[in-house]
Amino acid sequence: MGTVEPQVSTAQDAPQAQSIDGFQLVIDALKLNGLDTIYGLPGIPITDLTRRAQAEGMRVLAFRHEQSAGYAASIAGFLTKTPGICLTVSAPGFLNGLNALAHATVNCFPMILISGSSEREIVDLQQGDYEEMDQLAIARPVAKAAFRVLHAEDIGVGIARAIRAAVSGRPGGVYLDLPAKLFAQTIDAAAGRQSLIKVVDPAPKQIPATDAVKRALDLLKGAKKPLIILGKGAAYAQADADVRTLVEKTGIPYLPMSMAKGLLPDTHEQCASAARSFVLPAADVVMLIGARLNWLLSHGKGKTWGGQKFIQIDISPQEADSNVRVDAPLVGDVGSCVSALLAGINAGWPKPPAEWLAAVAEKKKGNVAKMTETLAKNPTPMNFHSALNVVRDIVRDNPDAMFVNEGANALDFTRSIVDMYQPRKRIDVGTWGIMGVGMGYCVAAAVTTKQQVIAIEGDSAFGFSGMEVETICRYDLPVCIVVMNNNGVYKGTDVDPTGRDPAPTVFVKGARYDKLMEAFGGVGVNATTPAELRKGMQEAIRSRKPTLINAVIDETAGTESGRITSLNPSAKKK
Ligand code: ADP
Ligand code: TPW
Ligand code: MG
Repeated sequence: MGTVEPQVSTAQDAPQAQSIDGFQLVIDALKLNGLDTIYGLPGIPITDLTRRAQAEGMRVLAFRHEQSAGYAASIAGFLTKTPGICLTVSAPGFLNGLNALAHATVNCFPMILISGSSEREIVDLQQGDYEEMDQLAIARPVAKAAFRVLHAEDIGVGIARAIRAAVSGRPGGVYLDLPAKLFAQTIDAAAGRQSLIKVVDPAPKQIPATDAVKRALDLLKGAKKPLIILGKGAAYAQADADVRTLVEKTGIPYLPMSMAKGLLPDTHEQCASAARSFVLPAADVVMLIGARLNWLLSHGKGKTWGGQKFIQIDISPQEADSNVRVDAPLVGDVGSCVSALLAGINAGWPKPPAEWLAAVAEKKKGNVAKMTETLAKNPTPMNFHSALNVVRDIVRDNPDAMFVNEGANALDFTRSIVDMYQPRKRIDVGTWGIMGVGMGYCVAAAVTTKQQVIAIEGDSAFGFSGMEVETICRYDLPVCIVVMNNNGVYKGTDVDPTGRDPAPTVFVKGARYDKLMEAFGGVGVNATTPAELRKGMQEAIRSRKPTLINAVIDETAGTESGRITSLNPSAKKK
């Protein structure tokens, strides 16, 4: 690709310019819609797009691998309710970004993957173009929608459609295919500007039907042992005050799903997290708010559950009955549904029966006491609990901090031990339990919120995106990564029975991940005790310097697959 002079048609001198090119139209269309950040990785044919976008004041964050850029864009979408933009080159770059596109769709995060592509005529005749691939066809099955723009005058429409598809209804990942030829196409500048669309009301409110609201209220009112489950759809909706009012006005115990933690503080007296395995089978009516009855909730059936009735608030009209009967589906956005429910909950609304609340409180008390005892221990070597006891204090003292979490034991123990206090602070492996989101999430969390970021990473999990510590150092982001180093996947103790190789689950023993951070000018800390970990985290937060703490964890402490051992076919056989 020849270099395109950035001055040719910038916004400032556009009035005199006779023509406008595809590069400029893409940038102008994004900016017109308030999309001012690109997560990507340059190369043919989008290098100049990254340069010119930066020259025009957009934030262009360049990663070391497109997968991390994609995960960053996906979580930026979750955090901001506007589509996160990931920009990649053709075939291999596109494929590297595709995992994140699928992740966005599966998790209902709005994201747009924009990839440059090769010449249509050559791709379609399979004549072997540079990085030839029919990207549109490959993206379609994992995207909520996929579009290609062939003509400069259609760029405005293409971007408008991508935005609407990403954020309206159930959000998801959208693919936008931009062939190399498009970028250098020029059209009349005035006509070009005229062709751009500022999307009006991209995610329209979806008001629930009155009879559906009444049905839900009737069911809820008659419940003897009601329970509310808050999912990441509720967190996404940003209807925080109304959700809290609903929970508090009804007095119903609630369970937050992982990324809904903090929607109400985990220390709230109605929070039933510490009594999860008691309330799920015992409740008689369960109201799901932006949470699906997928594997994370044992599909709403089996011994985890008690054959109860369900109320389900969801923006997707197809979600109800996906696993079990939903007696009162409430289709609409969480904000509209919750406020409609609140309108029907007057002063005379009955609180749940005292026996139910007492039973939940009793279970909680017992489990909290057990956990407090475990956390108070200080074993050598440090284990997950003694390390997480420190993390728990640090998060309590820094409730504004963003919190990234991935791993198996490093995920499951953290989720249950570390309380969250504010909405949308905890971002993690999501619906697929995917490894590799960590560093991309850290970058997006720091960039979109400007807050301190704390990442608790399994040593295996960290490895999937570890090279992005350079990205974190390059942009000097306030990220404190704690690698829970137990020498492997789940544990560091497996051996190859033949004695030839290391076992598939183990890594180099005593690895020093902190030195990776030092290689790029960040701060590295090796912590073998809770006191060292505490000091390292406090210093990272004080300085806001990129920091990686290698937390040395007892390699025998974890369990296979963390809390989901039962999903493991070989473990079942044992
Ligand atoms: P979790 O993993 O926390 O249980 P899921 O990702 O399974 O959450 O479910 C989120 C649900 O929230 C999805 O079914 C999605 O359609 C829904 N959702 C997303 N955004 C909204 C919104 N603004 N209003 C209502 N429902 C929403
Ligand atoms: C993209 C399978 C689930 S959890 C995990 C793997 C490889 C790593 C667990 O080890 P870690 O945590 O992070 O050291 P800990 O504390 O238990 O030792 N590839 C992808 N996603 C998933 N989920 C896997 C593989 C997996
Ligand atoms: Mg590990």
